[in-house]
Amino acid sequence: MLSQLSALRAEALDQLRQAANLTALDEWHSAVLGRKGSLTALLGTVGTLPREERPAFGQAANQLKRELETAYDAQAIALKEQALKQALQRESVDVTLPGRPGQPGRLHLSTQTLRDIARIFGLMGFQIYRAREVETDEMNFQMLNIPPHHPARDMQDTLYTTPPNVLLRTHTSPGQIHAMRQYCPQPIRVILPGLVFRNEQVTARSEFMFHQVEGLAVGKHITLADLKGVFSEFARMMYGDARRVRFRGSYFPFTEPSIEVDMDCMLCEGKGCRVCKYTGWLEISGAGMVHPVVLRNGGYDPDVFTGFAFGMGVERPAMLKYGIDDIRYFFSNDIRFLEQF
Ligand code: FA5
Repeated sequence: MLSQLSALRAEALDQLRQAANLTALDEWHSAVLGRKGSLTALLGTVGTLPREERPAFGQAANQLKRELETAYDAQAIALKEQALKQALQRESVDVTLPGRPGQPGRLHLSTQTLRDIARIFGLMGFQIYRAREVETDEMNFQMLNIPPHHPARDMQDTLYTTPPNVLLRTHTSPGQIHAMRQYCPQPIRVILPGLVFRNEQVTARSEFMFHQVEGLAVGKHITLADLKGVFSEFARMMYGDARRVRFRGSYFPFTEPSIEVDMDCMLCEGKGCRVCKYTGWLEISGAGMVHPVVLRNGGYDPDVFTGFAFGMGVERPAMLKYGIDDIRYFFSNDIRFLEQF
């Protein structure tokens, strides 16, 4: 019987050394020390021995049990340490690698340009007036002296939300009527920035959605000279001290007289280049004296009040300033474009 014990010992210790992971170790434990394990089975046979051999066998078997349990515990600790070491190696972090820089957010170029424009007009006493993007046909056209079937409507093919009367504004000019009706009979000096929408072919120069900044001044002694002064100052502050502006006759149904404001080309200093189509001048805004009919629609008596208005794009001037050759970059959400500004 004692020789059986020593054979079991040799075999069990050998198998224990071969248990390469915790699962194998568990299996070894139930095969040797478990309720149906080999040592437990051998202990169960003690009753079959002659009485005088029993104490020596029992003692030897219990000693072996303790020895195997100690060996099992040591092997379990070793295997756990090994597993932990492997996990640490797998998940190790190389603290000497350079960090990955965070990507801070920034303002969109249109927003930056809008803020530049608002800041400059703010210094000249203009407040910001926010008007709605969804308009009625009456406000977008009729109140601005553009009756149904007027040929000027062809300039701005329209996107309707509920045809035929509710639409996405095609310009910021309907805001003039809202501002006048709110402030009348006070004098007004506001700019109206925002998105406008036109159902037109998208090209490198034209988007179907873009920003405009409308300007409106109404008072008792406002003349075209005020408009000229405001624009000369605006061009100088926005594009540099050396800028000059000029005015050309034009036509808008809601202004009389109507003008187009040009600025000498900042890229060629007025000498003529591809951007200014070799004229030396760049168009920056439509403008004019508010038409008497429009003043009356806003609640003002055109015999007492006069006013000037202007409407300029935001993306096109930004394209000129930063040398961007395609307006479609603005709203295509390409991070490589956006992070340059
Ligand atoms: C108007 O929209 C008039 N409401 C401006 C106005 C206001 C005149 C008040 C007189 C008094 P126009 O259609 O030209 O005018 O547009 C004004 C500016 O918007 C243009 O100079 C241009 O910078 C910009 N713009 C026009 N169409 C587009 C387009 N498709 N894509 C990008 N910018 C555009």
